[in-house]
Amino acid sequence: MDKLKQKFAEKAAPMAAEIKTIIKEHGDVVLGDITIDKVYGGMKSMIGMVTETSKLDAVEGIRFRGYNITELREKLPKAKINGKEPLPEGIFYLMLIGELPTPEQVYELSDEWAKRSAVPQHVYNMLDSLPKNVHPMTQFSMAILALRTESVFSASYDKGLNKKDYWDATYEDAMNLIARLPRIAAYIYRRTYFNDKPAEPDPTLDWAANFAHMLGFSNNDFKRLMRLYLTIHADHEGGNVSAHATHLVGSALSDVYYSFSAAMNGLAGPLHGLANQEVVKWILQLREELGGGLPTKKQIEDYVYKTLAQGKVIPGYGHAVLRQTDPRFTAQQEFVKRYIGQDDLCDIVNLVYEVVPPILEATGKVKNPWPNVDAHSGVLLIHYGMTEYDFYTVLFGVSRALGVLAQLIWDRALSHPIERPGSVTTEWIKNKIASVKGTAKA
Ligand code: AMX
Repeated sequence: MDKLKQKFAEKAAPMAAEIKTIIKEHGDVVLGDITIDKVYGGMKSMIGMVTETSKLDAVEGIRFRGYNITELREKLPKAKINGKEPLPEGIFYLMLIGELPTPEQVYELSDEWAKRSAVPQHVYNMLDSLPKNVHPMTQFSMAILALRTESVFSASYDKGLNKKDYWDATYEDAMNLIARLPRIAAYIYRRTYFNDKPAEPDPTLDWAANFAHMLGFSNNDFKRLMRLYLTIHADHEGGNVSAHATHLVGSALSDVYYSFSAAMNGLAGPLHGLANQEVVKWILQLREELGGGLPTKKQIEDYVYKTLAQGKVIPGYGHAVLRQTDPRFTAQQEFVKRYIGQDDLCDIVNLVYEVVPPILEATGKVKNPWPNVDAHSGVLLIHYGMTEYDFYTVLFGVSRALGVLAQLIWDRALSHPIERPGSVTTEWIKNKIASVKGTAKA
C-alpha cells in the first residue's frame, strides 16, 4: 500500500465510525427548511449532502479544509527549483487527508502520478477517429470514458469486491485518472489545433509543469500559471454541477471514469465551466467591434447593455452561492501584478470589473453582480500564447478532478448511499399550498 493510501486508511476508519455515531445519536437534528422557491430555484443553498474537501462561504469565498486561497498560496509546498506558486499535488493531499503536506509528501505524489500516467493506445486511437471540430470538452469526456477499460473498481466489482474495499479500488482509479488527465488533455490540444502530438512527458517535472511542457509551453511563468490555475480551480464544495454530478453518478457505484465523465459534461455548460471560453469570446468581440485598442468605460458600458438587451448573460459575472468578488479572481489579478505587469487584455478585464457590477446590481434581480473565477482566467492564457479559447474548459476540468475525486474516495470510505431525493409535481405543490394556507388551489 502506498504511503498516501495508508495515511488515508488511518483517517477514514475512525471518521466512518464517528459518522455512524452522529447519525445514530443526532440523526433527527433539523438542518434547514425546504421552501417552494428553493424547489423551483435549483435547490440553491438547500443542504442536501456532505462534502469534506472544501466549504464555500458566500462572502469570504472558498476554504479548502479550512484554508483560504491566500493562505494556500503561502503554505502549500512549491516546486523544488524557483517554486513560487503552490503545487496542485499539495491541494489534492490536503483535500484527501485533511492536513497540509510536507514538501517531501508532495514530491512523492508527483512521482506517483508520473509513474501512473501511461495512457493506453486505444484512447488515442479513439480521439484520432474524431473530426477536429469536435469540441475539446466532448473529446475530453469521451477519452475519460474510453479509459474505463482500466477501471480497477469495475474489474474488482465483477469478481465480487467486498463493500469494505470499495474505497481502495476507487482510490486506485482516482489516482490513475488524475495522473493521466494531463496527457489526454495535451493530446487533445495538440491534435485539434496543431495536427501534431504532445511533447514526450518529462518525469522530473511536477504534475502542472509537465502538463505545460506537454502542451508545448516552455516559459517558466506559464508553468507557474498552470500550478496556480490547477490549484484554484480544484474544488468549490459539493453542490456545484461538476462536483454534484460526480457524487450523484458515483452514488450508483458507477466507477470513477463514469462519474468524472459525467462531471465534465456538466462543466461543459456555459453557466458553469464553459464560462471561461465565453468570457474571452465576449471580450475579443468587444475589441473587434471597436476596431482594437483599449475600450473606454463608456464603450464597455454600451456593450454590456447591448449584451443584456439581447437576452444574454454577462459571462464571468454572478454566482449561485458567492455574494462578493471571487477570491480566485483576485488571486489571478495578483498573478498579473507579480509576473506580467501591463497587458491590454488584463487591463480590459479590470475595466470590465469597474463597469459591470453596478449595471448588474441595477437590474434588481442578479443576486451577485461580482466576477467569478472565469472572468479572468482566459486572458492570462492568451498572454502566454494559448489563444485557442475553446480548449480552456479542459484545463478547468483537469483541475476539478483533484477535488471531486478526492471526495469520491471519501464517499466510498464513508459508505455514502445511493442518492435519491424526492420530486413533486406542480399539481402536488398547488395542493400543498391549499392545505397549508387554507386557500383554494392557486
Ligand atoms: N448576467 C446577466 N444576468 C445574470 C447574470 C449575469 N452574469 N447572473 C445572473 N443573472 C440573472 C439570471 O439569469 C436570472 O435572470 P432571470 O430571473 O431572468 O432568469 C437572475 O439574474 C437571477 O439569477 P441569480 O439567482 O443571480 O443567479 P443563479 O444562481 O441563477 O445563476 C450563474 C448563477 C453563475 C449561473 C449566473 O450568475 C450566470 O449565468 N452567470 C454568467 C455565467 C457564468 O459566469 N458562469 C460561471 C459561474 C462559475 C462557474 O461555475 N465556473
